[in-house]
Amino acid sequence: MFDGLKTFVAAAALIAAPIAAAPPPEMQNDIPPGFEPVTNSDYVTRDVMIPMRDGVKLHTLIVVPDGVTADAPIIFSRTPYSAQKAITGAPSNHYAMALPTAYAALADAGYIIVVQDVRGRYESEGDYVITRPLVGPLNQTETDHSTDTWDSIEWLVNNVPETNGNVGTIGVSYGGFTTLMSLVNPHPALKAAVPINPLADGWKGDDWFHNGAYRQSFLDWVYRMSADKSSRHALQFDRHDTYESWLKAGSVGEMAKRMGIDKLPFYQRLVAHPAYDSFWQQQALDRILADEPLKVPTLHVHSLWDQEDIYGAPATYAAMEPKDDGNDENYMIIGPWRHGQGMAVDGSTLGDIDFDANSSVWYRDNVLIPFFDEHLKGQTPAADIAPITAFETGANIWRQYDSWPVSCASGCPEQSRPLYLGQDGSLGFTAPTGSANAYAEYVSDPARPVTYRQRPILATYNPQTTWGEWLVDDQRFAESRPDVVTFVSEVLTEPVRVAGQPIAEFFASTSGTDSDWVVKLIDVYPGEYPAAPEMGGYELPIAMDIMRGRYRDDPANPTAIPANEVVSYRLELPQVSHSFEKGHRIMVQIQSSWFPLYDRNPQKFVPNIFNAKAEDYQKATQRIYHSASYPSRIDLPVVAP
Ligand code: PG9
Repeated sequence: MFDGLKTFVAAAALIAAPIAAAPPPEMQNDIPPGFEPVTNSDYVTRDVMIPMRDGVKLHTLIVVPDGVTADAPIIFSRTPYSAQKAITGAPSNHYAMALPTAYAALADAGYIIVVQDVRGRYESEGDYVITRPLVGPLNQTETDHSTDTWDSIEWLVNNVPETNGNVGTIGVSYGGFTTLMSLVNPHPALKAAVPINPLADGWKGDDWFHNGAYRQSFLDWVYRMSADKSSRHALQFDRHDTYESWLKAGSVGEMAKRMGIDKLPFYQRLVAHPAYDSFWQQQALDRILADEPLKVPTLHVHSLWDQEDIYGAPATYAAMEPKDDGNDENYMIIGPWRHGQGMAVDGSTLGDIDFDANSSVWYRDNVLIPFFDEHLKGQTPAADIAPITAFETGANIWRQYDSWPVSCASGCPEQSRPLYLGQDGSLGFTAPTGSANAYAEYVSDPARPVTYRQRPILATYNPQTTWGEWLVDDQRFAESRPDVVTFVSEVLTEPVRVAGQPIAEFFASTSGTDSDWVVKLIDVYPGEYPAAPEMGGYELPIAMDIMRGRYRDDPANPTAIPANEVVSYRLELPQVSHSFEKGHRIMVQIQSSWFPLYDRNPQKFVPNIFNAKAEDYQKATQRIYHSASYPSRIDLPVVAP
């Protein structure tokens, strides 16, 4: 090209694309490229993707405290709630602040903390299946939580240079469930497990149902977990008081339709399996673990007032116990806690109840960390942890036992002592002698269901909710209702200690053809209580639960209740470790709804309560018998004082 032409073309280009003048210094990008943050952190966090056997990669965060250079064991947790959030405490360069309390305590004890997003959640690849069952009849893929844990441990022990090759699994609730899954075909490097408040059986007594009664409040959880992979969506109720929203909707099926939840696969599975069929039986972890060899020392952590998974820990402890020949591999600690409170900063109170000391710190210092130290660091002498460590509420002391339920072997004889319902609302250890027809009666009206706590009842995950405390709510609000029957003992002249499982054996009739029964065992404080005057007359629930009458004979095959006939029922209440103190009274309340935590029973037998129609809901007259021929009672696991 001629030089003149070149000059012309260059000049034309300049005119066509004017060069942007450099912005003045104060307007230049405030985010300089390649900026390296300076940290003077006392820990590092590595962010890795660990490949599984099917090629899916799971997002994993590895937190290594300063000073941990070799021979450190790994504490491994797997969560659907975001690994990043799980290790995020307060903003700080110091792990003591930056990690949540329990992880900080473990880091302080020299552990590497590893947290992973489960398959399909947050930053992990793959498909998310809620509480994915083990590979088998319910899971035709090649992976489950057992294989994902195995593959992850294999990678960790080969790729974390600071580790001594020993791994302990831990987690609360869903994380407790994944911890239990780590015990199925465990990796050889897995040397200890601490499942905390795990879901073990979603039909019998953990999150989804209790004895067949559906926990509709958990629809919000299903929505958050399956509307997208990072829980950006929450159910939007049209009322602050969700009692009204649920009542207005009618059945669960109607609510699900209104909210679009009926499109979510897990909801469809719930509706398809309202009874305890093989779907639930085959994934119940207490059943599964009962058939597994006990290879990994396990510390089960149970909360006495666990508002979500009150069944899982004692059930899995009991399932594994027969395999523990030396009584030195299967442990349980029972704390005075709500769901997960043992891992929280403060375990000194729950709602209005004061435990006189920080029970969560005590548990971490005296049980959790020594347990891991023994099994992951080989610390000698072995930790002095009793097979059972149980906080006795009421007396507010820790007790140690050799077994649970407490047996004669512990030198502390347990006696199942029947506590009988009696005439005129009485309650006592003497069997009733009255006529067959002695009963207490109430009318259960689905249009005015008994609430599980005082209104307003906020959505389960509303930031202002005190949902975690509802199991210790003062039950006077319920006692004053005409559709709740109450039986109360004389004032106790000496303490009554209970440790184990109370069982309600009762006789009842209904004018309907289906019914729910809620039984509550309550500690009534003295009318005047100088130690805490505001607690005078408080009705503290010690154990409460619900059963759906249609499953009374066979949980897998519901049948109608014969109307107006006396029928016997058995309801296994949650575990207790309590002392009804001198001066207190024992109370039992019975009612037929617990709304809106549980859906309403229409009180007419319908094929599937999820889809009950408005016209199916009917009033019913309920009678609870307390006669010589129908001696309704609670079998209390009484232990010697
Ligand atoms: N209770 C919750 C949960 C566990 C398992 C399944 C569904 C819900 C939890 O706190 O993780």
